[in-house]
Order: sequence, then C-alpha cells, then structure tokens
Amino acid sequence: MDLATTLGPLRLPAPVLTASGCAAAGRELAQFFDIAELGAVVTKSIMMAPRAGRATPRMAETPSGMLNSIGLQGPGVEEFLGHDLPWLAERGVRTVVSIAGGSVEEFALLTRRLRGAPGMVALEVNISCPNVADRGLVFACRAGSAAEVIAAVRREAPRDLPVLAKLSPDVTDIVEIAQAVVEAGANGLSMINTLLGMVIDVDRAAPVLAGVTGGLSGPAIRPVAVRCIWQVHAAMPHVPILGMGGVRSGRDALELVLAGASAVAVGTATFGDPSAPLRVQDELRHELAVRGFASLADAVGLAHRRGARVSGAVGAHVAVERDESGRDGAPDTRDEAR
Ligand code: RRO
Repeated sequence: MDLATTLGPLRLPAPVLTASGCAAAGRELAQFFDIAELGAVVTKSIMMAPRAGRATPRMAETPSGMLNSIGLQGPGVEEFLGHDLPWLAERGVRTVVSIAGGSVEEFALLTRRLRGAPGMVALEVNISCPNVADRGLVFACRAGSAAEVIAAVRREAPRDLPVLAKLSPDVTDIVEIAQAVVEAGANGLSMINTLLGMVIDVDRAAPVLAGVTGGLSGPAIRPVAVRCIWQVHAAMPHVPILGMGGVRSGRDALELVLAGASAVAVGTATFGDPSAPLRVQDELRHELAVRGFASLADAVGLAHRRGARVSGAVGAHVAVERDESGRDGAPDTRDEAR
C-alpha cells in the first residue's frame, strides 16, 4: 500500500499528522510511539511572546466532543526555537509549525523569525482560533483579512516553504475564504478548526468555561469537516487539503480522504488514546487495502466521482453531477440508503 502523499510542494511518506493544539510540540506523545513514523507533527500554534492563555476551567465535555478555551497558551517563538524544534529535528520528525498572531504584522514577524528553522517542513497559518478577545480577530471569518495574513506570510516565507491556511467552519461560505487565501499564496488548506460553542451548568446557572465560549471538537464535528472538505474540493479540486475534525479511526480518516483530503490530522482522539495518530495511520492502510486501493492517492476525492450527488448543499456552490445511469443529482433518498 502506497501511503505517500503530497500537500502541494510538501511530500510526506505517510498521510496522518497530529492536529495542532492537542500535543504541544509532540514531545508528550513520544513516550507512546515513534512520532517520526507519522506524516508530520503539527505544533500547537506559536506566537511571538509567551502567553498564559485564558482562565480555568478551560475544557468541558460535550456530547461526542469537547469544548476548549485555551486561549493560545504557549512558550513564545524564542523558547520554541531554542528547545522544542531542535528536540523534534534531532529525532528526524517532520514538523509543520503552526503560527498565530494578533495582527498581520505579528504573522509576518513570526514567519521571518522562523526562516530556516531546522526540521520545519511547512507553516500552518492559524487564522481561525475561536478563543480570542473579539470575533474581529478571527481573520478566517472574512476573505479580505484572511488573504491579508496569508499574503504577508507568503512574502516573508522562503519561496520553497509550503504555506497551509487553517480555516474556520464558522463562516457562511468556506469556499469564498478558501479561494481568497489560495489567491493570496497559500499552497494548501487545513480544515477545519473548532466550531465556536458554549455549555451552561444548569445547576449553577452559569457558563462552564471561564472564557464563556470555546472551540468544539471531537466526533460531533466530523460531518461538518466532511462537508467543508467536500465543498472546497468540489470548487478547487487541485488545491491540496489537510483534513481534520473528529477523526478517531482509519475509517473516519478515509471518509475525509474520500471527500477530498490528501492527508488527515488527528486531534481530540489523542486525549483518550495517545497512540491514536499512529493507530489511525495503520487502520487507514488496512481500510484502503480491504477496498482494493493500491494507493492513498487513488482514494483522494473519490466520492465526488461516484454516482449522482448534489455537491455543496450550502451557499452558491451547488454543482449537480450526473451518474452513469444519466440520472441527475436531485436529492435522492436512495443515496442515503446505500
Ligand atoms: O488555543 C486555543 O484556544 C485554540 C486555538 Br489557538 C485554535 O486554533 N483552536 C482552538 O480550538 N483552540
């Protein structure tokens, strides 16, 4: 089974990555498995300065998922460059460095500071953290500000360093945002970040999270991830997608691949099973083999090419395809029964 994959100019020998934010800079997972066997480790988003994050409690359980309200806690870029990245590089780990900023200028400064960093194979530009002071700082919620950040990162990054833009599902039309960041120079897209949610403790009649709202992750959001990947792949089939959102098994990972993801990241599942990323990678190999695939690449976006479908049920990007029988893709309950 050929599991090698590409995300634009980024070549990876294996298709499963850690999702940003669920294992700091990868060190905490190394006691459970060899993290160099993954496609790559995606770090928790790094900012210029150290940051304590939001007040506690900052996690809450939800049906089939969880809320986090971490608030970009991190050691800052100097500590990251001095300790975390060299540790990963010494172990031969391919590292995708996630960066976050409070302004376009901070993203640009971070990119400049990270130039030539050892072991860094790509940048993931986190323009979609939901846990910021105001929604105006969620750059990925507006095409113009999303594009501005990506253009600044592209200007400062070495030409051959792949830049992935991490998008938010909390938008009216994710295809519009995806098109804007690709035009601004993103080589690929990471989808999806968490959805903004909230839990109230009815006995205390108060929000559970100190930060009131938080990012929803876990299996509950997987259908949203599949929908976003599907819509963007339908509109821009040549733009590579790193898919994430509630993946717990190889079967879940395959679902994102069939929607159009060329690689898949595992996040929340790691909290219950620290070996989940490598397990999902092994399971994905098996899921592909039992279905007769010779390679992962053959499965990427395959669901778009199979049968009658209405692709993109939201917004203006509805494309009706025809299946082999010539039926058009009008919503058809038979599809659900299949
Ligand atoms: O740190 C966080 O609170 C956080 C970030 Br940066 C993000 O991108 N997504 C999320 O759910 N939490």
